[in-house]
Amino acid sequence: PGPHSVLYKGLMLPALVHSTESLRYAQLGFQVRDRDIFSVTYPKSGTTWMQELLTLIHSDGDPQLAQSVPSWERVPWVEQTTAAGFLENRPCPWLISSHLPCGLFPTSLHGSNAKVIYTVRNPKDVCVSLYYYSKMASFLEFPEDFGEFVELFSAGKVLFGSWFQHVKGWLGLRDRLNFLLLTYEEMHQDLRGSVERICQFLGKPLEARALDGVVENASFQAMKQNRMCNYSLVPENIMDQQISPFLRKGVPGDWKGHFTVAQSQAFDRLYQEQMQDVGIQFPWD
Ligand code: PPS
Repeated sequence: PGPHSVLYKGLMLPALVHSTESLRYAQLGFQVRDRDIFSVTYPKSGTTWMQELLTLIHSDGDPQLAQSVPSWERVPWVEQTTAAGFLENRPCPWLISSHLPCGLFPTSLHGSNAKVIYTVRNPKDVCVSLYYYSKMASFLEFPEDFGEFVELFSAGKVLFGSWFQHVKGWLGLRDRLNFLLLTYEEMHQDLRGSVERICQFLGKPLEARALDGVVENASFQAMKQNRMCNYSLVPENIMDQQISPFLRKGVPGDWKGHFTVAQSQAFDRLYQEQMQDVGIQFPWD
């Protein structure tokens, strides 16, 4: 691994917030509780959005908490170096994020009653979003050429490994876990309906006014202005938002302005090959 990366069981991760110890703690030390609520995502698939939604649902649509505590403290990542500090004495129920593929996830999930919300996004848009993120984040490797980046992404040579392995791994567990599958695209198309689905899954129905509060405060515009989730608290030498804002475009389909026809066709072939047995119809299929 390069100076910015840590290699753990075949996975290459930014050393800024990950270490061998933090990954080992996540997988083997961390004790999942029945009332834990996990938001699991491959990077750039709606992580920050789900952190905001879960916080707002938890606070009945009141933005006070979302506007006063950074997203990464409200819904911390179990695999990061700060995890134990945030999670050891957590109240219950608690909200936890993770980018981990299922094989490296806390093993105590199995046999627990914890809830898992898995959010998946069109991989071509994930690839574009990750390209700009790699450009603005000083801790990520970055080839200028987008075509080269598509190849790295297709081969799983990016942080958290292959999108295909991540998605197939988690979807393969969906019948064995307390599991809700959401897509970034359906959240974009019908945020209110998606929030209702999340509330139903969590067994936390909200009144119309509270629902309004969640939807208003989790809009792209509202989140862009919230310093507690727009990553403006991170120093510019780590994330340079002049190069590309963290909340960049926030729409499905941006890949169309980035992939060439040939790149898109090659990716579609790989996608067919990898996903043919998954048996789920996605909005982008
Ligand atoms: S990370 O680094 O893995 O935590 O990134 P993640 O939050 O998963 O993904 C960032 C992308 O999600 C978009 N985003 C949103 N889109 C629509 N509405 C809302 N509210 C929203 N919040 C975050 C964000 O803009 C990134 O996508 P791109 O395509 O780069 O704009």
